[in-house]
This record gives sequence, structure tokens and C-alpha cells, in this order.
Amino acid sequence: MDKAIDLRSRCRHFRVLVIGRANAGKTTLLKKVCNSIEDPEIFSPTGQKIDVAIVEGSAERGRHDIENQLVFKSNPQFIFHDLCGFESGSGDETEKVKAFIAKRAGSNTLSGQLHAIWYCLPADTNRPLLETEKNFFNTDITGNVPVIAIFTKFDGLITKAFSLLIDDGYIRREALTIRRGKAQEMLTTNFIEPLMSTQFAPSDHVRLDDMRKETSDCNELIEKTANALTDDTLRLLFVSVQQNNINLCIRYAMERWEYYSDPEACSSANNSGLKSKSIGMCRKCLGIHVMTLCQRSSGSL
Ligand SMILES: Nc1nc2c(ncn2[C@@H]2O[C@H](COP(=O)(O)OP(=O)(O)O)[C@@H](O)[C@H]2O)c(=O)[nH]1
Ligand SMILES: [Mg+2]
Repeated sequence: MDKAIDLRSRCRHFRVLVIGRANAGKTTLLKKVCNSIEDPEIFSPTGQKIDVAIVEGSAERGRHDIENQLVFKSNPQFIFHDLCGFESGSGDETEKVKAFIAKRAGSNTLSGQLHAIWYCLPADTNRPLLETEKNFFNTDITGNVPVIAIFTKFDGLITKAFSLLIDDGYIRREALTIRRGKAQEMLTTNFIEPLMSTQFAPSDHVRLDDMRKETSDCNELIEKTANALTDDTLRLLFVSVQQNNINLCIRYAMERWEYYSDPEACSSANNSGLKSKSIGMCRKCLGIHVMTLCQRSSGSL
């Protein structure tokens, strides 16, 4: 825990570059990650707030300038860079991303560095991987920064799968039962396999259901991002900026021997829960300690 506090005093932010076509669902996803219904605030690279109301049309431009930093009031520990329009096929965009990543890699502060890339690919499209996207994953652009591919709008692919099944002669009830499995097959064949066979394939990939729904969550994305961070310090930072994902905090706490062997942490429940690493059994006894960890590291204690 001391390590987390020390780290948070040196680095207050986790910085993510989000790439994807227009309408891929990027903003909706970021709102979900930060538990926000509001749009993010936009800051220049030097931290000046950009007032998007001043110039008409500047909101979209401001949001999609890769250099600008998007921050949600609800979770200011995350800084996002939003790159839209990468589908245009222009070599300029690729160069811009390369230059941005190289500049961030050269930053002499941990806060200034880029920690992860989320590459959004809409799953409801007839064009799974565009040329520029193939180029991105066949070129060494990202260096050591882990990339997670996110298949957004899986609900749209389920709708497509349903239509195909009906066209194939399935009755409605049967089609409803098997449409999800069919959509997963389509995702694997048309999206995941071509993507993962690229030369610089992403560290991991995740499929997201309808992010517009209140009940949907992005826990799998958060967990996969945490797993892709090979640097223990960074992973600790990422876990410490989570405000919504208590399971990740619990799991991470359990992986750390300090927690695993701390007799105090187990005072309210039986030890065998910890030893068996059963999250369910340990939730009770660790919950309170993890809450403390999260609150302390987010600065509210
Ligand atoms: N079907 C479906 N639509 C979505 C989902 N996420 C976002 N959308 C819709 O897709 C459109 C574009 O979303 P937005 O987040 O603004 O995309 P961005 O341009 O990549 O930032 C909006 O109309 C959203 O309501 C999703 O998971 N499923
Ligand atoms: Mg957007």
C-alpha cells in the first residue's frame, strides 16, 4: 500500500491513447470507464483548458486532436488522447501517431508517458479491418506501449447474425437462441483471426456489448489492460486509478504477498479463503482493506 501511495505522489495519471473510426463508440466507452454522463473537458498539451464554446465546430476538432488531453470530471486520474479519422487512409495520420508515441516515450516523467493504447474496432461493420488498420498492426508503431484491441458494438453483430440465421431458414425462436454464438463465430473468423495474425498484433483483445446500456460494463477491458501492463509499477498505477472496478483491486491485492500474508487483512474472515485464492471467500475479509487502498490512492483519504 505504501508503494501505491508513493507511486501516486510521483504519477497522478494513467494516460491512454484511444484510436478508432468515427462512430466506433469511443466516447461512449470512455464515459463508461469513467462512470460519466458528461462529455470530457479538453486540455491543451500544456494543461490549458480549451473552451470549446468559443469557436463553433471546435469541440469535435479539439476532441480529436491527438495532442489534446481529455479528462472526465468524474475520474480525473485518467487522461485520454482521442484519435479519430485514422480510417482515412492518409499516411499523415500514421506519421502523426508515430510521432506522438515517440514524443511521449521520450517524456522524462512517468505522468507524461503514454501507458496504453485502446484500439476500437466496430464489430457491426461489413468492413472488419481497413487498409490503414492493417497497416497499423503490421508496422512497429507502438514500441513498448501495450495495445488492446476493443471490438465495440458487439450487439450490432448479434443483430446481423440474427438476420443471417433467418435468411438461412431458422425459425425466429431458434435464431434468437443461437444468434449470440453465431455472432461470436463471425467475430472470430472475420475480425479476431485476421487481426491476431498481423505482424504487430495487439497484446490482447476484448469484445464489448452495448455500451449505451446502463447495465453493461467494461470490467474485462480493465482487467485485460492491467494484465497487458508488464511493468509492475505501471500496473499498480492503473489499479490505483480504478474507481469502479473493485474486483480488479481485490484480485490485485490478493496477488501481492503483503496482502496474502498479512494477518491483519484476514482478521475478519477465515485464513483458508485467502490461501485458496477464492475471490468469493476473500471478498468479505479483503473488501474493507481494498476500499482503503483505493480511497487512499485516489487521494480521498
Ligand atoms: N449499437 C451500439 N451503438 C453504440 C454503442 N456505443 C456507442 N454507440 C452509438 O454509436 C454512435 C457513436 O458513438 P460515439 O461514442 O460517439 O463514437 P465515437 O465517434 O467513436 O466517439 C452513437 O450514436 C452511440 O450512441 C454500442 O455499444 N452499441
Ligand atoms: Mg467521440
